[in-house]
Amino acid sequence: MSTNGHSTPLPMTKKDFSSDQETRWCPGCGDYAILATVQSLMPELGVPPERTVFISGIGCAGRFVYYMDTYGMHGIHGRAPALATGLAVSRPELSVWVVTGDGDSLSIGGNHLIHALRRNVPLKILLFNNQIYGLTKGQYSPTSEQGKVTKSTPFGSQDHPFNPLALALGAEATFVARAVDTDRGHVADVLRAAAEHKGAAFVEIYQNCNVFNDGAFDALRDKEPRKRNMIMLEAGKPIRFGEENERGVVQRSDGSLELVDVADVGEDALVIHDPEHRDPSLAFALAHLAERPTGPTPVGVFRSVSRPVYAEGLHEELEEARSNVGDEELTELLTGGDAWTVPAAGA
Ligand SMILES: Cc1ncc(C[n+]2csc(CCOP(=O)(O)OP(=O)(O)O)c2C)c(N)n1
Ligand code: SF4
Repeated sequence: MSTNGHSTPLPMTKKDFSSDQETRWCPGCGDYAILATVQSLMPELGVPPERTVFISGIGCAGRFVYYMDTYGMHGIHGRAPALATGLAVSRPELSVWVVTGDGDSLSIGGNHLIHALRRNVPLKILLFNNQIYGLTKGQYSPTSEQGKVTKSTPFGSQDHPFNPLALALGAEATFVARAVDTDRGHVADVLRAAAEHKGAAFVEIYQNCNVFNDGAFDALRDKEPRKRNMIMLEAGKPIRFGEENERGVVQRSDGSLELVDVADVGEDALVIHDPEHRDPSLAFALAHLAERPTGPTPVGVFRSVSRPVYAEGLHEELEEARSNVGDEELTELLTGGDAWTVPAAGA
């Protein structure tokens, strides 16, 4: 047995990442499958529990951190990306993950999410999208479909919903992906790719809330409809789907995407998936291919590009500023009057 410099003995197992807390989600909730996948994947990533942190906001999804035997913090509603940003910046040696729900991240926390993404903070952000508020018992959420009848919208909601992937791409996120809770192998593949990504990785996971929005993703979870509806994105491959792989995606001259029979257009006419393309417009079009998960819906990695990671140079900048000013002057600044002037470097 080796400890390889960590206090968790190697090889690590799922047990090393599983806490002794009793899980308190409703029986049948999609959160269980995601938890089991993450706990199984963690040892493979090679980062020990004592260097891993899960941070969540409020909601059923927020309970996730209790069940991981890592460091963790259950913060206030919608603020997980802000807390996680502070931690990731001040302790770059940690692997920092955020777990959030569609209400938590896209309603009260929308602002924090987009800024973490555009800054490219080194975080892995998992958005469990059940298209409803679970914890507060079934009000509509920012991803609920227009016309959704819930306890808070008895005559149907009027709101146009957010498309989480399009939102992330709009914030110029460098890694954007989608998976479905029950497809554990695929969720693990996508999360592995997210973990390897340098910078902010955003993963939407369709998660069934079997109490307040049961069946929202059946078209992608059940074996038969799934064959017709799920488009598995694979880098470098033509985008095809269907029971016999007979359908495909083509791009028209105006940039829009269209679903076609491969026999009509030939395989060469199909879009080749390229998540590393600098221009996010194709990924954006793919994010809009299915407005609801009831038509052909792409899953997998939509975008994965590299861009400088937030705050990589921050510590040097801070050290330089400190040595320019000196500890005494800094203390004086911080404990002094209400206003001061920050002189430019070398002035
Ligand atoms: C400041 C504040 N406002 C409102 C609430 C009530 N609240 C708790 S959880 C929640 C929504 C959770 O929905 P979602 O993020 O979709 O997570 P789920 O429970 O479905 O996993 C709301 C509105 C709160 N806890 N704090
Ligand atoms: S209310 Fe929905 S999301 Fe929350 S634990 Fe129950 S099934 Fe899961």
